[in-house]
Amino acid sequence: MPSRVSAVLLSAALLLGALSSAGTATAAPTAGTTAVRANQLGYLPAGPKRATVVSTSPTPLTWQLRDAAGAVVASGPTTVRGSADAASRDMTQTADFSSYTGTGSGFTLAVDGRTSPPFAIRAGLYDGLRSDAMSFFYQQRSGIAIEASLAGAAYARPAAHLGVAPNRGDTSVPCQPGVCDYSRDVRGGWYDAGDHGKYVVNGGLSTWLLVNSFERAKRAGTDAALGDSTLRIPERGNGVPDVLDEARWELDFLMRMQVPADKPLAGMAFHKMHDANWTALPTRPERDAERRELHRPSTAATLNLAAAAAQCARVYAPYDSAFAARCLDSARRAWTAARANPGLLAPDSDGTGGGAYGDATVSDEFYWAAAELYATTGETVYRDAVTSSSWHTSGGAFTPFGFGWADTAALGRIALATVPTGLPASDTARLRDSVTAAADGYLATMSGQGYAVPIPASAYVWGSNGQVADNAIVLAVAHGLTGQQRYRAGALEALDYLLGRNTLGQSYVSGYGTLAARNQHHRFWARQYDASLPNPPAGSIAGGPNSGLQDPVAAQRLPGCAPAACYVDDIGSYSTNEVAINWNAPLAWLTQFAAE
Ligand code: 9MR
Ligand code: 9MR
Repeated sequence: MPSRVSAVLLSAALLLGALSSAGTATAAPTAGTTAVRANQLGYLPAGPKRATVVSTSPTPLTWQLRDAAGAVVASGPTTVRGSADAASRDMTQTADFSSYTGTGSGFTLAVDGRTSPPFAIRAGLYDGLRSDAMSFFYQQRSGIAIEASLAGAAYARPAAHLGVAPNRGDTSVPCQPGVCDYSRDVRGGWYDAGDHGKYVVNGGLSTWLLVNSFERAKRAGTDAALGDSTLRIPERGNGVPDVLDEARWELDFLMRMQVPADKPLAGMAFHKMHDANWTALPTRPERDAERRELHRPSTAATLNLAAAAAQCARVYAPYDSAFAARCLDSARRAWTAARANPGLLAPDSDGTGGGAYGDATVSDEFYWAAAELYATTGETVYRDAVTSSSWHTSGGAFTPFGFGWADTAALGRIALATVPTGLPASDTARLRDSVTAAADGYLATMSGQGYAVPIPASAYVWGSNGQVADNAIVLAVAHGLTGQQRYRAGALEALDYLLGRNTLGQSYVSGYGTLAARNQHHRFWARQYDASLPNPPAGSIAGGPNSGLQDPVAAQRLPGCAPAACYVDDIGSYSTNEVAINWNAPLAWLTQFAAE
């Protein structure tokens, strides 16, 4: 759990430095009420409806909900928090209009002479975002033309990284010097983010989330909405649920990253493949002229492949038994190889031309892979690996910072808490309790904050929006296990934060909200740098506030920022404003949940 936690500690240290050295950073609060922050997309009729009022008033104020014509349709008193919110440093009050059940668009919330941006209250609120959050993955595909008829004319582009000049990948990609003496066809998959790298650990996590969202919906009996012809992808109409078609694009790539049987380290997965040097922004993918390279296999990547492929074997079996069998074979070989090579750790230092995705602790990846292999096969060898893992018996799988590409034990727990297995009932009960205990912890974190965010003030690191969405998934899983509404409410309130109920009054999802991110860091969706290119398509979520200020734009524009305010919608700010598959995947998962 290594790199992300040390990043947290580093950010905390930077933050303390900023606070102590710069009294100037914390200006005296403006008197009175300065803003009303709401979900700028809106609220579900049968969901929580809360907004945050930024105000120094020591006493409750009156909120008024107004319809599109300006008529007051409900009103009530706010709740005073009484102390500044640690993450935003704002003095806040809460307006709760959950009891209002009318529907419509153009509502506003008015408090003390200030008015929120307009929002809707309606069922079906999340249908569009669910579909757009998934379309992100189609548009991130490598090795296939992106069709105007599916993505829109501005987003169409030719197939890239299929060995056609100037591309130098991905049909025959060599290893970095000293790693191997052959080349591999590693075409396909999704580009990771704003860059053109393809990284097995992040790919495995993101695939797992998409497939898990389908498996969850199937369990809940709501999978029809995720069926065939529900997404704008080329495979629509093939009889297979579209979310599985999309995830398969990545699964095929992940399996291509596995070392073949006749080579040293057979069964291991190459950690990643990417450009030998960083390309400039903008660079259209089909114009990328950099050398592409395979990087040394790692235990973490191999176990991510094992987990995602084992899950594939279970979930795809009813739709394509041959593909499911291929996934299972790959997962078994990956597991065996990882057991034989448990110490091939990916370093934090390998970050030229692509991200490092270093990870020094792989016991959590072993647990996750064993859990998925056991849930799929029921075999003793995997069961023993599950039950002998410290992640199975002790706490720590769920942390305030949430799961992530380097911290995967929670995924194993979620799988074993939700998929029927032959584990003793007492084990399953303990696993379920650990999910609900984690969810209760996130609810407690939310209630201690001005903006009801399920991460603590110390967790505004690179990709904080992804952590918010990941923790909201745990809340949604707890709802599925218990039926308790408070967990569903918590998951929905996390979406409120991402869609505008935050200190910046900023929706982090392009195309959704009055003030929405539009200049995320991306080499093709780079309109800020080149007017002939598009902005990111609707449904792309920005990484979010990162108090580490780890790029030049953030360092220049955001000194002294409160943790939750360390964000700038500038294409140059890759440490606060990039898009990535591991952030859009939980957004897709959550909006599928919210759309039900
Ligand atoms: O564009 C890159 C982005 O995708 C990565 O997340 C980020 C951190 O690894 O690096 C970005 O690339 C920058 C590089 O690190 C330094 N030179 C400028 C590059 C483009 O902004
Ligand atoms: O999400 C990653 C974050 O946890 C790391 O702190 C950061 C720096 O190593 O890298 C992030 O991942 C980036 C990756 O390295 C390269 N592609 C873009 C990813 C999102 O910014």
